[in-house]
Amino acid sequence: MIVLPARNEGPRVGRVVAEVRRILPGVPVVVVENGSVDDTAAVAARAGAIVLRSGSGYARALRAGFAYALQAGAPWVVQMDADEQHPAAALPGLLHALEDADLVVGSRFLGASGYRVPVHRRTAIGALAAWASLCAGQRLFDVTSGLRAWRPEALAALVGDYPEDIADANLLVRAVRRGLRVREVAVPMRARAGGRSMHDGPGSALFALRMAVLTAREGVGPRIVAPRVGVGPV
Ligand SMILES: Nc1nc2c(ncn2[C@@H]2O[C@H](COP(=O)(O)OP(=O)(O)O)[C@@H](O)[C@H]2O)c(=O)[nH]1
Ligand SMILES: [Mg+2]
Repeated sequence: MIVLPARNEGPRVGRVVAEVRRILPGVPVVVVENGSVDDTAAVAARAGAIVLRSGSGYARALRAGFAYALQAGAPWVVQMDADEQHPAAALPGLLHALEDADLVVGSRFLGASGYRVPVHRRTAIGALAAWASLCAGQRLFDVTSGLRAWRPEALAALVGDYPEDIADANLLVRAVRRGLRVREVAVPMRARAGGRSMHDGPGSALFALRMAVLTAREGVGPRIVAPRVGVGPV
């Protein structure tokens, strides 16, 4: 199942849903909307998505989508942006990588993804990745990527106490520390196709600081070297 959190993505979400349905016919696409002042929900529904409403914010939207997918018994769950940043063509590769992982992250910073970010943002993301790697005890490259493929068992293991407000580098560190096999694969990504990023504006420095603290918290305590949660093909 594909989960697309979306706020004010009316001009983009229809194309994203259509592209995913073309690449993976028959796979349910769930758009989780809240806080939009445009026609995001209506456009998504017209494109063939199941539309859910959630409490406010990105992390709550994800939680609601994950809970829905787990209840529906989805064999795998992919979260991706509804802003055309993440190419649906990358989905088969992510799912293939999930065959020997519990969580696969689509990475902008592995290989030649062609992704361009302003230097200050690149520096902040790089510093956060280095910090998260230290906290996790595993080298992580793209800790803020919103493109992630999950085994349902891995989601179920984390979703009960899934962070309420932000779910970013901190969640990756939690996954590693709990013994989940976290892999990254290079994915070519674009800039969002329009609209505004939730990380634009003066709040982003505060966000990065807060994320660094939350990530450090996940790194405290013993690391569980547990057996993997999933068995067999996805
Ligand atoms: N439902 C919901 N979706 C959100 C919210 N904030 C961001 N999103 C969506 O989450 C995805 C990631 O947000 P985005 O602004 O692209 O973050 P960035 O890729 O890190 O710049 C996009 O599809 C957004 O529309 C929110 O408050 N509620
Ligand atoms: Mg985005």
